[in-house]
Parts: sequence; structure tokens; C-alpha cells
Amino acid sequence: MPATIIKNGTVVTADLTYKADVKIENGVITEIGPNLSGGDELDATGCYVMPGGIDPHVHLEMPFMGTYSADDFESGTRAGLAGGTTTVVDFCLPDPGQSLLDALKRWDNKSTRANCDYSFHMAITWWGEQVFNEMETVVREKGINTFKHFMAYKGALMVNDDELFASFQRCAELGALPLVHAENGDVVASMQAKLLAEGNNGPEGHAYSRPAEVEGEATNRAIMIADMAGVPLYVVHTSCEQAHEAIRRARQAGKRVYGEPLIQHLTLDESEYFHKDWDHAARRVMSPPFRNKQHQDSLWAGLQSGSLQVVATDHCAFTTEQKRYGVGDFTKIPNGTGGLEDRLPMLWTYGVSTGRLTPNEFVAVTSTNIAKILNMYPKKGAILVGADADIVVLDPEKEKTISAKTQQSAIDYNVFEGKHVKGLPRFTLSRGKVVVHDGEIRTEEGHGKFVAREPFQAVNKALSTWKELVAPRPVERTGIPASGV
Ligand code: DUC
Ligand code: ZN
Ligand code: ZN
Ligand code: ZN
Repeated sequence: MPATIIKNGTVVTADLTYKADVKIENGVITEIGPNLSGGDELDATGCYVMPGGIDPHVHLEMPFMGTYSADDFESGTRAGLAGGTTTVVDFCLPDPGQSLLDALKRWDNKSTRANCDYSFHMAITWWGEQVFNEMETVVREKGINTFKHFMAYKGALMVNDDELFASFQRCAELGALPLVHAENGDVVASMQAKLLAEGNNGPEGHAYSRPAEVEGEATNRAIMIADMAGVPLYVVHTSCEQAHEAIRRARQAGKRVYGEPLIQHLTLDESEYFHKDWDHAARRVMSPPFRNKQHQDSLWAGLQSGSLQVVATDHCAFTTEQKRYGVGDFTKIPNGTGGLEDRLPMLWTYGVSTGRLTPNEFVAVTSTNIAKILNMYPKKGAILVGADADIVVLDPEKEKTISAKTQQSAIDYNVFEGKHVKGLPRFTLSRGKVVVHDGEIRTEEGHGKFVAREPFQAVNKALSTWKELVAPRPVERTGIPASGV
């Protein structure tokens, strides 16, 4: 393959902005500097040359709530690339009772169709000796160093506190990072039952049943349990001030805790659930639900100050027909929204163009921070010699109006329909291959490769300020009285 040179652009990384050309050979960056030559040229005049987006949170073809999410590894990764995302991390979801390794075989099969590189988190949906043992194989042999725990979805995916604590301790031993979906599943189930009994069966019931308090409580609880286990924690889809506050406080106390707002929560609010049109509201049902402006401001402030590190999508797309499973009972509306194609343009438009984020911060929260936290840096998330040439050449003048009619996703609507975005890829490159050129999609099914991630070296050290004090030490006593039994 001849070399490719990205010419005349401005390189933007998480910490630097400078003019340079970027040379790519055999899928990796081999040279960065002025006036490079000797290859096929891509004109990046007026554009920013940035590490491709990494979406750390997607659900492609996921079995969930009686159906499967509609975007699979082909359409989902195609959507991602169209919007400048070049790596996705999906969740391998064993059925309760199923072997983790058997579940992984299913995910390995599905992912052969990926257009871009991908990695997996493993979900802990049940607990037992088999899970305990298989976690070691998952980390040491399967290249997965993150384990997801659902604190909600009672009766399905939810794990209890004892299981959480056991799994977190196992993560600490293995050098793995636990992730949590933090909502109090017992309280949600009880609120759902009450709402339905009172005749509140529309999509707005979804928002009423999952207030910010249930997320704040669970986030606090997960942080404390992780601290007890001596392990860091990654909180997925942080959507409210209460959860953000818990994360902020933990970080201030010296704990390694990460928070991940979604582009949906940053830009869409709870009024969507009160829309007169049932389909409109149901299409936006996801967990946690969209919140009000105060919560949105808190999330933006977190990204600015660094107390929140990552912007993801939780891309889990369902068609209108699938959403209608929940007519008459909001608890049966499949939870999930799309966003893979729109994350970067939406964040650029509502974050960078508004002055909330610098272009460098944009790169940090969409790519570099994620690669570091998930241990795939600098293979991913970097414009550096030796890094994979996963690159988005973003044209800040290129604009469009988001519409389901022109999207890559397989569903029949878009939650961002009608939003005008400015800042779109002129080129997207996946390991050096030009897969998007000015809106023209040239993806190649199966081009994507699995990204193995090593265990963390230094994650599980001295997290709790109280650890020393509570280390168990039996008291040597002078006399033990005879048992009273
Ligand atoms: N939330 C969603 O909305 N969909 C997928 C799973 C989840 O936690
Ligand atoms: Zn979740
Ligand atoms: Zn999710
Ligand atoms: Zn290929």
C-alpha cells in the first residue's frame, strides 16, 4: 500500500495545536512534520486533524427487553465512521447463568462485520464461582480489562450489593476496572409499579420512575463499595448533578473515579417525554432519562473542570415499531437511543462552537481520555508516530441538518432530528484507510479489528483514606470466657 499524507491541516491533540502534515504507512502514523511528501495526498486545508473518536459505550445487536437493538456491528460502526468515530467499545452481555466465555463467542461472531476497530467490556449479570474463575481468563487471555455492573433492571441484569462487592474485589485482584450503570433498581421497580397502578402508563412515566435521586444514591453506593474493595470505578452515563457531585467528591478525596456523560444528556432535556406524540416521547426513552437544564449545566461544567472525563453515546437504537412494544406500559418500551453518528458533530457544535470546550478538550473527552482510562493509549486516541492512523479530518465550516433520511443508522428516526450542526469530517480514516470522504461512505465490512486491552498496572493502590485504620487485626486477649451457650 502506498503511503498516505494528510497535507496542510492543523493537528489538534488533547494538549497541542500545531500545523503539520501527517504521514501514514501500513495503517500507522510514521511521520509528523512540515512539508511531507512521497505518498497519496489528502488535502486538509482549513481542517483540524484529530485522533478519531472513541465511543466507550455502545450496544450493537444487543439482546435486551425482549428484542435486539437494531444497529448491528455493520450499521453501527458505519454510522460511527460517518461521524468521525473510529473505535467503539461494546458490552458483552452473558445471560444470567451463562458462561462469560460462551457469551464472548457470540460477541466475537457478531463483531466480525465491524467496519472499524472495536473492543469489549464484559458484563457481570450474575455471580458464582464460575464467574469468579472466568473473570481471570477474560482479563489474561481475552484482552478485556473492564467489567460492567447493572445496579438497575431488577429481575433481569441487576446485581445486588454483595455481588457488586465480590466482583469489585475480584477486579482489584486482576487489575481490572469495574463499570457501573448506577440507578437504584429496587426503588425504580417500586416507583414503576406505583405509577402503573395509578394509571400513569405513558412514556413520561419512565422519567417519573427514574429521578436523579436514584442515580445519585447508586453512584454514591458504588463509589463507597469500590473504595472498600480498593478498586477504581467508572460510572457510565452520568446524567445528573447528584451523580456528578458524588464523583467530584470522590475525586477530591483522592479516589480514581471516572464519569461519562452522554451527548444526549448534554443536549436534550426531559421535556421530550412530555411531547404530545407518543412515538416522539417513546423514541427518547433511555436510562437514565433526559434531565432538566440545571443537570445539563452541571455536566458541561464537569467536562470543563475535569471532574467528568468522557463523552459517550450508549448507542442502543430501537425502531419505532420496537418502541411500540410499550404502548400501555412504559416499562416495556425498549430503553435506548442512538447517537453514534452524531456525537462528534453535536459536541463540536454545542461544546466547541459555543465556547464551552476548547478544541483540545474536545479531543480529550471524545478520544484521548477514553483511550487512557480504558488502556488503549497511545495505539488509539493519539496523533503520534506509531499510533494507529485512526484519524478524523474535521472541517469546521462543513454543516448539515441532522435527519433520519440521510443517516447511516438502521432505525427510522433520529433523536437529534432537525438539529443544525457545523463541524463535520472531510475525511475519516480507519487504520489508514479512507472510509469517509466528504460525506461519501467507503466503509469495508469486516475491516475492523478487535483491540485487546491489558490489565492495569497501578489502579488498585491505596484508594481509601481509611484503609489503614480498618485493616482487620484480631485483638490478643488475656482471657476468653467460657461460651454462654
Ligand atoms: N440504558 C439504555 O437506555 N439502553 C441500554 C442499556 C441502558 O442501561
Ligand atoms: Zn446503562
Ligand atoms: Zn449502556
Ligand atoms: Zn480493510
